[in-house]
Amino acid sequence: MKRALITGVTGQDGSYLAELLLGKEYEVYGVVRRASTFNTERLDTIYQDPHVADYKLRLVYGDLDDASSLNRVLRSVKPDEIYNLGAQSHVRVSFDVPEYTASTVALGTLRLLEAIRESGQDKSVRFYQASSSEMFGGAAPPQSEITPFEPRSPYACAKVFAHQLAQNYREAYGMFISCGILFNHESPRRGIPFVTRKITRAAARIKHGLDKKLYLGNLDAKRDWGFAGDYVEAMWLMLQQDKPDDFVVATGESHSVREALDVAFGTLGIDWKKHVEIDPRYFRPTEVDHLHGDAGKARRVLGWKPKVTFKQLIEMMVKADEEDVRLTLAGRAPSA
Ligand code: NDP
Ligand code: GDR
Repeated sequence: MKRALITGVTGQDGSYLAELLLGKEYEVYGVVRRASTFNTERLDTIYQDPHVADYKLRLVYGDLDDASSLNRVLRSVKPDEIYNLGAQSHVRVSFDVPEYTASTVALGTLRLLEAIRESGQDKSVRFYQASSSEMFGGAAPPQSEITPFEPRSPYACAKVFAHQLAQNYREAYGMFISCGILFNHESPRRGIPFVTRKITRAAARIKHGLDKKLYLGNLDAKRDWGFAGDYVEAMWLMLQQDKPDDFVVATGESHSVREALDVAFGTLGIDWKKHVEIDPRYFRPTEVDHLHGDAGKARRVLGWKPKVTFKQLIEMMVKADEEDVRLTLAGRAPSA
């Protein structure tokens, strides 16, 4: 039985990846941070009682900002595969907390890689680094593995550091490290402050009378949006190859925020123009205008391709948000 360690297990991708790996009979260790409120809601469907003898989802305390905790986790878990998904992942927020973002995203990756080396597991562990299409920033589309990086936020700069550090450790120490340069991927578990979920949630709440307005920033930005459930499959495939490498993961289609509004509100028969207002607080000091990925290498080498289309994705999210509204109206807490 293989053993995987996931940082960021409580996040959108972490929860889908944990499900995927449990389905493949892995023993999954997830790194969680102590919080004053429960932050494991996304794991509810796969949570296992630790008192059951053969439970396979184990949560361990640790923090990418705390090297000693990472050293301890590495020594005690001794994983076969590590998926480094933990991050302060909100681009706009990274302008407000740049130092913290860099510490978690850039130095957090360094701390984790050093913990692997210090525990003597550098030759046995396979490591996945969650790199991002934000690293391309201002580069003209379509973007692929050979497109130069032009990062346009503290988050993107930190991801470039982590990505290039991962490449350096692969070369310098012969470690099995693969980087997935993933374009935006969403799901009903997407955090509420990200634009697709903000839109689908607002559409459902407006439809059922819980809200009247939706405040947004730049409606002209274009993104290559895919489904998170499809993308975690690519992460796993990268670590099953004979040699480590870097891969762009994307749908190859891009759509504007306006189009996401059209589909989400259109699904519910509402005219979004009557409800959406622009609030400059959601503008970014430097914006990434157009991301559109070329995932030809992932298709050729990994045999990976996305299954869910943009329209299916937004409709899936609207449906889940309508279900949350029904629970709210029935006086029960909505899902994460
Ligand atoms: P989320 O924001 O949903 O989840 C982030 C996770 O990181 C959470 O589990 C969070 O824990 C954890 N985390 C935050 N800070 C720390 C820390 N200091 N130590 C340990 N864990 C921490 O992100 P996603 O699931 O969407 O993304 C996963 C990864 O992929 C991230 O690295 C992101 O930057 C990257 N990425 C995401 C893309 C996307 O479109 N979703 C595209 C490309 C890259 P907690 O719950 O306690 O806050
Ligand atoms: P992004 O995703 O910055 O691409 O990062 P986000 O959904 O936050 O923004 C996408 C685009 O929508 C525009 N936008 C708004 N965004 C938010 N969040 N809120 C708004 O009100 C709003 N109005 C317009 C933004 O300006 C932007 O152009 C995500 C994260 O998951 C990163 O961690 C990941 O690395 C990248 O995707 C790939």
